[in-house]
Amino acid sequence: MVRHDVVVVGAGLAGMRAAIEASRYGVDVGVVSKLHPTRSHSGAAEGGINAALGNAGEDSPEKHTFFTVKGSDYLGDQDAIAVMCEEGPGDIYELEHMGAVFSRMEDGRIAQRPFGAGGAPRTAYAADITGHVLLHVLYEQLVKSGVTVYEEWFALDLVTDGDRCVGLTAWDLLRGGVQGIEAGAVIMATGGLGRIYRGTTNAYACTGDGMSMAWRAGVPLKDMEFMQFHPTTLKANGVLITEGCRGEGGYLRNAEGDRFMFNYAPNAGELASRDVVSRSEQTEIDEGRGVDGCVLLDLTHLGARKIMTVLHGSRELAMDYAGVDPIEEPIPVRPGSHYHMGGIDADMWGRTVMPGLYAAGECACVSVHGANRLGGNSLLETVVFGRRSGAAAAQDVRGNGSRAIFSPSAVRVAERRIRRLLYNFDGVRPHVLREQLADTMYENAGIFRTAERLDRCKADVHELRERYSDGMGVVIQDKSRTFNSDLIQALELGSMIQMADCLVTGAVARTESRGAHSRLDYPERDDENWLRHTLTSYDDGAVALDYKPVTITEHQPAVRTY
Ligand code: MEZ
Repeated sequence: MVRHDVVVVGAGLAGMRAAIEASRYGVDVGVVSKLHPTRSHSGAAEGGINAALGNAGEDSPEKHTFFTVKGSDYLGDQDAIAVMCEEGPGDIYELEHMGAVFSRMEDGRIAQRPFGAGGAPRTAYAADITGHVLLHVLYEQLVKSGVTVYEEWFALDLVTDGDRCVGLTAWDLLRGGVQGIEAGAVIMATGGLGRIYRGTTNAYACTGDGMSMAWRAGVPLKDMEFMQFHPTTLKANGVLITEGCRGEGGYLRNAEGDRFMFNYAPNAGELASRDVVSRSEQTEIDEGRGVDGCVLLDLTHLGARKIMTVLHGSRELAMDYAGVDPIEEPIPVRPGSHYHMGGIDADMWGRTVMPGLYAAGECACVSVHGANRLGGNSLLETVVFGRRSGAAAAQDVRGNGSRAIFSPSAVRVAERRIRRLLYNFDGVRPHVLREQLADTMYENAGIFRTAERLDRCKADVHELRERYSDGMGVVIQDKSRTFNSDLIQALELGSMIQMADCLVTGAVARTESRGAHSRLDYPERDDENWLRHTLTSYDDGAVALDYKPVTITEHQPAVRTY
């Protein structure tokens, strides 16, 4: 059993930023992560981080706010968006002072490139490996701060005392065994769930574990039906080719060589919002103007020098995984699931409805992305709301004198669960169900949705839930306790099925098209009935739906065109 004042679950950008901030308040902080911190999925973010620095063109936090609200298809909470956009520049300069090597303009200021639907060149970058650079910088700071890191500990369940969160249980992968982690406050920063889809940009680890822990503990999840498809991913494996390629002037072409985006977004073209570009690409492909299930990302006119300096990572990925050198020929790309706008319902300080439980980053829904996130806003969200939740949790612990009780029985319950899983000899290997889940999500809850497809998806997810049968439907062949990745796959699968259920249940109910949720049977946005957030709660293993209002301050919903 270990104990800390604040425990952060997850060590990507949001988690590390939260831990660093909490430690600045003089409280004792621990971080639990199923991966070594620098292997977190934040490292896969490539093209940059948004902030209205105004270095490459006229910009302001107000402009950033407006374009984020518009990009969200008016589902984002405007007060939270304004906070993110106002505080963003300060967080970028802080990252720079910590040691982040941003790419530079001729005059030495931080370089910024345009990203889709942003309204200004606002995306600061370190070539096309921005997430990787920031992850390493924050890891240095984490080490420096003296925070204790429990890496390769897989979080199992939250532990509560009455209505307060008092810690969690986790499986220690290296040594084998359940650990109890008592905490004055817990911050969930466990990332997204992209792996519930086939062909995603997301790492194998993005399985929605933290969201499902919160959900099972009775904390509602918000806007789960909104899944973003990134327009440029590689056909073979979904690896991301950054939006920065289009920001630097890359073109999208169909089989006939046409720059088709201007037929869909006459003003923005390739730099329309991601939902619009992904739908346009899919339409080209579905109507027979694609190239082997893809469209073409053409960078050849940018020249070798530019590609080698600011897009070298994308070039390497294209060469390694598609056998294409973008200096010479276009890269075949297709839309792939990339970012989940929904998550644990949290306020601007990361607070959830459960006292002592906070959430930040992709596993949280604050909500600053609404129905469609702007590229470059996710890295910003991690540092702004990571910092805020770290501060709030630390202050909460300092002010909360009465100690809630972490019952040791929670550890025994978790041990029993693991033993049952390990010594079950009936069923299929976890990957069998995992692949079936990813297939049905991709086929039936993808870019274009209908009631028929979503109902089919929901039925498939429920059938998978029955077959998984709380883990009794899967066989773990590796019976050892140390570094048992088979066991982790089985545990992750439980979370994935639950989160898929929340996503598809919200999607079936939302009979309109808004942002990334595009219903062919309800093609219009319906503000009268659906300008509201979806809440999905745990109801004895099933999903219960509820709704709550969107915060609108300055920008009244308007028709969204690009
Ligand atoms: O915010 C993102 O998703 C991002 C920076 C992705 C990219 O295309 O590089």
